[in-house]
Amino acid sequence: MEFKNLLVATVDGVATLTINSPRTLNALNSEVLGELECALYELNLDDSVKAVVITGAGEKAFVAGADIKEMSAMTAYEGHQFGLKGQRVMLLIKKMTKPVIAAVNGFALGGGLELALACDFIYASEKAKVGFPEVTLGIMPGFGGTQNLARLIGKNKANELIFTGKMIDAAKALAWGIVNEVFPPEELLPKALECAAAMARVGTLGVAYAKDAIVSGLDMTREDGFRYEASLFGVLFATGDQKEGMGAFVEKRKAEFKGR
Ligand code: CO8
Repeated sequence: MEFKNLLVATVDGVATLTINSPRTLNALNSEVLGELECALYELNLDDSVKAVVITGAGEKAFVAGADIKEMSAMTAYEGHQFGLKGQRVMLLIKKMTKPVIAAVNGFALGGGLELALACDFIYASEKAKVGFPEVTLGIMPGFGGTQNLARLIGKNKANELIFTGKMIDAAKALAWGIVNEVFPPEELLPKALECAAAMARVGTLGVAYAKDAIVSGLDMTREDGFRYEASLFGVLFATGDQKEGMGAFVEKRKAEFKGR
C-alpha cells in the first residue's frame, strides 16, 4: 500500500517505517496517524515481517509532536477523538506480535516521544532531544505518555519531565532509562537495523509471546503475570518453533524457524 506521509521498506524480514514529512518535523496530524495505523496493521499481518524499526525523515526530527496547527482549532469533541486516534496507534504497537524499535534521530517531543515510548525500546542519536512540551501549550500528553513514561522511569522523573515541559538531551535520556543506547547520528539506523535483524533471526513465536507476557504483565499483579507467563510458556510447546529450536540444539545444527 502507498502512503502520502510514510515510507515503508522491508529487507530480510525487517521493515523500516519512516515518517516522512520533514518540512513540519514529521508532526503527527490526523492523516499521518491514520496512515500509521494502516501501515502498522499491515506489517503485523505480514508473515514475512519479523521486526520493525520506526524512524523520522530528515536530519532534525524523529517526530516533533502532534500537529499543533491542526490541534489549535479543535473543539473538545475533536480533541477527544484526536487523542483516541493517537492512542489507537500506540496500543496497536504494544499489541503487535513483532518487536518494534524506535530509532530517535532528533527531536522526539510530545506525541513524538509518546510514539517512541509505545515502541518496545528506543535507540537514539547523540543529537536526540526528548520531552513533553504539552504544558507549555496549555495541554497535557494525550497519546499515553503519562502512563507509559511513569511506568518506564518511575513517577518522580516522569513528573519532572511532564510538569516542566523541558527537553532533555540523549545522554540524560540514557541516564534516566528512557533510551537503551545512544549512537553517533550516522550509526543510529544501521545499529537499529542490526538489532532488529538479530531479533528477526530467532524464533518469532518466542519473541511474540515474550512481548505479550511483558506488555500484558505490566498491567497485572506479579502473581497473575507469573501465571500468564506460565500459560504462554506451555503453549509454545505446541509449536513447530519450539520443536525446531530445541531439535536443532540437540542435533548441533542451525535452527530454521517458521513462526508457527
Ligand atoms: N506541529 C506542527 N508543526 C510543527 C510542529 C508541531 N508539533 N513542530 C514543528 N513544526 C513545524 C514548524 O511550525 C515549522 O513550520 P513552518 O516553517 O511552516 O513555520 C517547521 O515545523 C520547522 O520548525 P521550526 O522552524 O520551529 O524549527 P526549529 O528548529 O526552530 O525548532 C522545535 C524545532 C524546537 C522542535 C520547534 O519546532 C518546536 O518547538 N515544535 C513544537 C514542539 C512541541 O511543542 N511538540 C508537542 C506538541 S503537542 C503534542 O504532541 C500533544 C500530543 C498528544 C495529543 C493528544 C490530543 C488529545
